Amino acid sequence: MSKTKIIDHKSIAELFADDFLIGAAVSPLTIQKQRDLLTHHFNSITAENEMKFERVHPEENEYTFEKADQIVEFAKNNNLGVRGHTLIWHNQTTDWIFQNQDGSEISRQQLLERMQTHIKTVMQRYKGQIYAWDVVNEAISDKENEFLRPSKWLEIVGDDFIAEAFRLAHAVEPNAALFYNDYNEVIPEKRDKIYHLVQSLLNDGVPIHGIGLQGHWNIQTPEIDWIRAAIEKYASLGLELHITELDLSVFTHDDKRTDLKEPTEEMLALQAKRYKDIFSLFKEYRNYITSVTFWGGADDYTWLDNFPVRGRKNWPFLFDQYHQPKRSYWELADLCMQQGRGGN
Ligand code: HAH
Repeated sequence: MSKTKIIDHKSIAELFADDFLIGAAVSPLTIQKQRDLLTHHFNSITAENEMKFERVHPEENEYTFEKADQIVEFAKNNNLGVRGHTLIWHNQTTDWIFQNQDGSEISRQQLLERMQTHIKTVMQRYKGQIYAWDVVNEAISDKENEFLRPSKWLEIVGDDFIAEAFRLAHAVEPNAALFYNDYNEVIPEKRDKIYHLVQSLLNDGVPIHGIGLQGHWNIQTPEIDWIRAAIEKYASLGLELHITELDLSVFTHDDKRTDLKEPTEEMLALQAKRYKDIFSLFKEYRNYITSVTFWGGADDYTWLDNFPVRGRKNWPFLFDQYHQPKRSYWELADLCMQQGRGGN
């Protein structure tokens, strides 16, 4: 099949313009390599890595904002919204923040002060330019009979590190929409824990405005009914919902093959059907879901290459490695046209 120009295809952001924002995770490299695709098809971006703690704050007195700045600048020049990811997380966070010079553990009070300095410096730098922040990422445990994930934050500050992070973020930018973000978010046990956490934050008057459903799913699971039940449950808290890191791996949980050079026809067909079912569900809940972000732009780059199976490429998006629309894209275009949208 011959290559078509990106602008020949209806923008997915335009297709869903009445429903929610459509975003992509980006890096300093992809804002160059995927420039035309990103500016045509998306109206929101997230820095995949460049706003994470280890990237912007590698040492106590050193902030490295150059790459994050490039991404925010790209958004500004192209009229794209920015989601901020992420302020407080157990992962990709440099150990200095938890330690004294001699390597010993700092006190709760000291860590709260460092937390405040970090949140303040990062949020103030991009004040007014970020429409929503993932304030806390992945604080809930995946284990049965364990509520919060063991982490340095939990160990040193205690249970209220989450509430503290939200209060500090709100004090810096009272108008920013503040989100709790997590994965395995539609698995009933974890869903109920996330619900419980957010409900208790709300009961305590903590300023939290939304729940981020990461959406790292595959061509078979989780089933649509689980996604629906999770959306219903979270929406019942009266908060905004964002789908923050959507991708549909072409590999089911038990498929560990590493020999595929390209996705099979069957994978692409299943993926297309899943995208259609998932977005048709999202459209049903458009009053709650205000933003849907893919964790990348096209199949030339995804964090799922080599993860969790080494030596294996993945093809999780709507556009292939040459930025051409896949069957998944056409299913979504169809879905929106059927419902009477889709003018250029
Ligand atoms: C997400 N974690 C993170 O929020 C994001 O920052 C990162 O770029 C990719 C995925 C999901 C996750 C993980 O990192 C490890 C195991 C399971 C899920």
